[in-house]
Amino acid sequence: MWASPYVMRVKLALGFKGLSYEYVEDLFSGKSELLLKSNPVHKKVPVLLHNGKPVCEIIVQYIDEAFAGTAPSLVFAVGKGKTEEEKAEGLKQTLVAAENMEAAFKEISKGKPFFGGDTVGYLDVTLGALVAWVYAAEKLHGFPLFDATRSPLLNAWVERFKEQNTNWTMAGGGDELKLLGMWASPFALRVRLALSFKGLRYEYIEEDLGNKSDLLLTSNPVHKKVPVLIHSGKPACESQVIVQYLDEVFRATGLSLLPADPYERAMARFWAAFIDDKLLASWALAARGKTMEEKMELLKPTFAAVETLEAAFRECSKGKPFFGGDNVGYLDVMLGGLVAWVHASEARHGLKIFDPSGSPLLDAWVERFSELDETKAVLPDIKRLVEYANMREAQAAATN
Ligand SMILES: N[C@@H](CCC(=O)N[C@@H](CS)C(=O)NCC(=O)O)C(=O)O
Repeated sequence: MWASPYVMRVKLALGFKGLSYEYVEDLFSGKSELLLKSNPVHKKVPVLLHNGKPVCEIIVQYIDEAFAGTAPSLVFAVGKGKTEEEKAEGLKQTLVAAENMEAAFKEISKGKPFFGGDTVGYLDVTLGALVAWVYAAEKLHGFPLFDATRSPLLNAWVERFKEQNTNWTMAGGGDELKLLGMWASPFALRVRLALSFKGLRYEYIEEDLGNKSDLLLTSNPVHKKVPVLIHSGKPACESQVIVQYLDEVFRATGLSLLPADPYERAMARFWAAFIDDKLLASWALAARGKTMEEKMELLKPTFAAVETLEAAFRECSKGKPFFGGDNVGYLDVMLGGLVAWVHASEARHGLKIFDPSGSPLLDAWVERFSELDETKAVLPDIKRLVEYANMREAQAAATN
């Protein structure tokens, strides 16, 4: 639709990328069949059809990723646009460097455990700063940079150095991660889940939302909300943005959350936006219902959203246990932020947001996801959450 600012965004992105496309004006005399079929969830423009597959909502990011080689790039990403040949060449040079370093170690250490001799020296510290990357490279390329046959001395040195340092393993070795959160926040929980599944170490700072810290106010001056992730001094806000950021920066660490395929990534982002805009938004409103009847009435759009999400789960998981397939992925983390509240709602009102008859797949997913060690490590205590929810509801009733 020519006047829509959302459509204009997509046209601008296609234009800047120098991509040619067929433009179809819609909504002029009602919504076309093609629109209704391509965007059955929201029935809105813009919709981008790429080789017959529709992309809705988060289109500009999809364009940038699917046409990553097409200049100019709209989103900055480290290492983007490199060909497989370039990567292979880079790796070859790195391996040559590793071999040279092995020879250097032999010469400098003179049979002792470290470059510095019996104790850690300057060169140990310099190379030690790269130890997390040695492991990252192993995960990324499938073989260790210092392996036992090619570089046996450095291979053993890595293990020895590791014992000297308790801090090295967690990527980002050298990166400092702080999370400003609030224990009951489903949004903060998403970030904690992502950090947990990625195996990243971080400092957790609990915020008193009734008396926000200066750090929160200066780190998130726009929304003044948690979660905020501070990575080496730089703040990132909004749970969806933060989880995507973590997945991009620590690509080789722990689980990769977003799918590798740009189209599947676009789908994952679409459903994440749906969870927030349709499911969570209406569920939060239902808390205002004074009686159970009022609550159930307000929950109608939530249950409709759950039904839609059940179908999305079937599509994304393809019969596997998680949205991400065999492993937990981005959408598992997005919806995972809500599982504690799902349990609390059941404990408070006997009300199942995902129930075995209406949404059996999601009901089973909640149980499966809640049982994972990485989830248990960060999930708040349900009894405490129930007390908190009761207290909030009592407060709201008193002020109305
Ligand atoms: N869209 C945000 C929502 C964050 C949010 O609503 N956080 C709440 C805690 S659950 C908050 O900080 N509220 C404080 C306030 O509104 O002043 C995200 O995804 O991170």
